Amino acid sequence: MSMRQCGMWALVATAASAGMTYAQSVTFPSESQGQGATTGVNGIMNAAPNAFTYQMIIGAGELREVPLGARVTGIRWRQLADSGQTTWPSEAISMYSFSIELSTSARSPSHASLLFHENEGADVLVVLDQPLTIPANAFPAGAVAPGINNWGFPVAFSRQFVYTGGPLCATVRQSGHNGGIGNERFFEAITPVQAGWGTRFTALSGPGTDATRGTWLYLAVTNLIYAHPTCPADFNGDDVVDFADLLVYLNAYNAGYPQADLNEDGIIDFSDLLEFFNLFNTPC
Ligand SMILES: [Ca+2]
Ligand SMILES: [Ca+2]
Repeated sequence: MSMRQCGMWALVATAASAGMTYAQSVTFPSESQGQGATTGVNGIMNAAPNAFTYQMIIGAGELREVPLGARVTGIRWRQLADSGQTTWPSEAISMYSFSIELSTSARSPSHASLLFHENEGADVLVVLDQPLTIPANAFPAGAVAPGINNWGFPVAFSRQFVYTGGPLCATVRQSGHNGGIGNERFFEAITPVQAGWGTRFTALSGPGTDATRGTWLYLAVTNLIYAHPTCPADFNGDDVVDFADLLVYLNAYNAGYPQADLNEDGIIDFSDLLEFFNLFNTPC
């Protein structure tokens, strides 16, 4: 086990023993963690009557830092910098309904379908489906490019999605909010002509909350919030380590997902399988 990995598990163990959730987040595209994109997309939090369905397909490589068994608990976007947009909204506004479905994507970004359901995997889970209040000043503004605005408020899921490796499909269906036309914002986004769009990630949208088919659209720069599994080898997130976790690991191993490189030497081979059994035998 590498020093880095020792340190990581030690931190997990400390957080778990203190009864805390070790929350982290991942930004995609990865380069947008510290650098602003130049384009914006609206629609994710539009004013009524512009109900909207928006789907993102994120390649496995963008999620390499997210461990198997991570529980995805929330999502954030941020306002486009240098756009003249002010902090938003000036007072709380309400989405009539806001739903998010997460799944292991059935297709890679480069093979995504314009039919929303064809991209969703068998493990699709509705992580949120309710009216949503956007609090006053939820989305900071004021950054000047190449600076970036701080993330908007975290949209917390009511059910946690357990990540088991591979590409991710996220579908947002929103009814529109009561803030009125013009009372909406452009979130930072990547256009189809920019690097990575259509290969490392892609996005599509359609009108209304029940759209079945979309057209290609910009990818909103997105931050997913997740918690590490409480047991190192609990890769299916059910709080026990058993044969089912071995199956999740073997799936990741056979698919060549980056998370299968448990000893972090850059290759996925038999030594990682041995590492898995070490973790498997580590008490929770
Ligand atoms: Ca388990
Ligand atoms: Ca390895």
